Amino acid sequence: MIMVKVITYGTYDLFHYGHQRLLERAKALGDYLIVGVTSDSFDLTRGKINAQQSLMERIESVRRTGLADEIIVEEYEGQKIDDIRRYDIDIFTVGSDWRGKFDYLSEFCKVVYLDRTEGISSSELRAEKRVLRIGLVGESIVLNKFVRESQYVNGVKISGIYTLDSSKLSDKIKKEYCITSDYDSLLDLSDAIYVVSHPSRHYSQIMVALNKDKHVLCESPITLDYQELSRLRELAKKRNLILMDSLKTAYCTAYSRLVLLAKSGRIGDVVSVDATCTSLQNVGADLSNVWNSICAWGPTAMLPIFQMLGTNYDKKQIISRFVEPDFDIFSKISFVYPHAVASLKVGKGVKSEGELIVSGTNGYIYVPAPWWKTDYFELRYENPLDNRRYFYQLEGEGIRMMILVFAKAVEHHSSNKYLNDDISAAIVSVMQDFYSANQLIKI
Ligand code: C2G
Repeated sequence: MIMVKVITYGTYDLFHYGHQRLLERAKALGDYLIVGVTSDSFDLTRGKINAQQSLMERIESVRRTGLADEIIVEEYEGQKIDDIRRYDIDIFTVGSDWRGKFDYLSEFCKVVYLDRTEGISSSELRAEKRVLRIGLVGESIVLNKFVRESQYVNGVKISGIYTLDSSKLSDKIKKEYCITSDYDSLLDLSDAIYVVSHPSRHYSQIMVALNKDKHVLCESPITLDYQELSRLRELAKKRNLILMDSLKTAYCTAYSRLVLLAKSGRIGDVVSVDATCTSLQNVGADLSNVWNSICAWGPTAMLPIFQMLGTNYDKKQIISRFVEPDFDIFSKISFVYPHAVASLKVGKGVKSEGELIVSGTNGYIYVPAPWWKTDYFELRYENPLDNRRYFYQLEGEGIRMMILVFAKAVEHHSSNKYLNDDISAAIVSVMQDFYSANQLIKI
């Protein structure tokens, strides 16, 4: 007797009756059923960022049905063809919501679309969970991106925007969301806030929010003074609230992979980290809401330095060119560590090549501009034949992933594994030195 082999794929988040029925009918199509469960990273690249359960939990749900003879993980685009060949599949099947989408596989095996079960879906089950209402605070153009990216994250809703100047908000956002100049009323509508106001206002705004039991996601630097940061951290801890840095680069897949590769010794010992971030902006007459170079770019440029070399440097020097007492159009910082050095260049009024180079005793990592939102980097060696290129899909500049991590941190009271408090504090210490003109040279 010839054995008929069937394969089907899915995320199987919050396993439900619709999934069960699909697997039963898939199994009945043949003698041997292989179920492909999509990995988290593959789901991210196909725009599904909202799975509530981990890959292992989702695999376990499929296993418990007893219907699968074999379970595999779907990890990349194009894997279906590889699987059909590798496992010698006779029938590929999937729910009717995909009708037509997999006809191209009929070249390799029979394609069967099974009727989808009406009235139940993972999305509805997820929506039944509590929604996190995030209020936005600030005047920045970044708010538009935040609103857009939040729409991809399940379980998150924007409750409104508190702003002193709405001129940077898109017309669509002005129409769809409640814009207010009354901070308390925004807090009353929110479970959490995202702060992207001018850094000089962060401390008081966060203090008020924490005292009203609101979680906080704040664009780095959280404060400009180390003592103020400590006070906010203490208060958040006492009230069991999340206070998290918003630094989108920390949440980019390619960026976190390159940090791991550097730390795992792939280029030998790291001896130098050099990061440049600039964005030439017409720095107008009213600078009250404009972020200077060190605030706008400093935290991002410091991130790879502190993540790869640690926060215990021996010495540093800040050199800045000013247009107004606190407004640097360009800053360069050098850090000296016991066995390594680092440098960063940041500018709002100066343009340069926005690259990141990590030099090691065996080779170097090169990240082309703009490295802070990259999907690509290279490991380069003396012998070019040894060079390696790495590519990772980037969704929403890291903002989408950051919102997801924040929402999960609020739900599970978990610590931030992408950017720890030490780094957040080291960033604020540099800000404090800048503002108190400590180790600062003005040019
Ligand atoms: N399904 C169903 N009835 C429902 C819900 C889902 O028949 N009410 C089916 C889907 O059509 C799919 C399977 O159950 O065949 C798994 O559903 P999901 O977990 O939503 O996965 P999906 O994103 O559809 O994955 O590339 C194809 C994908 O891997 C299929």
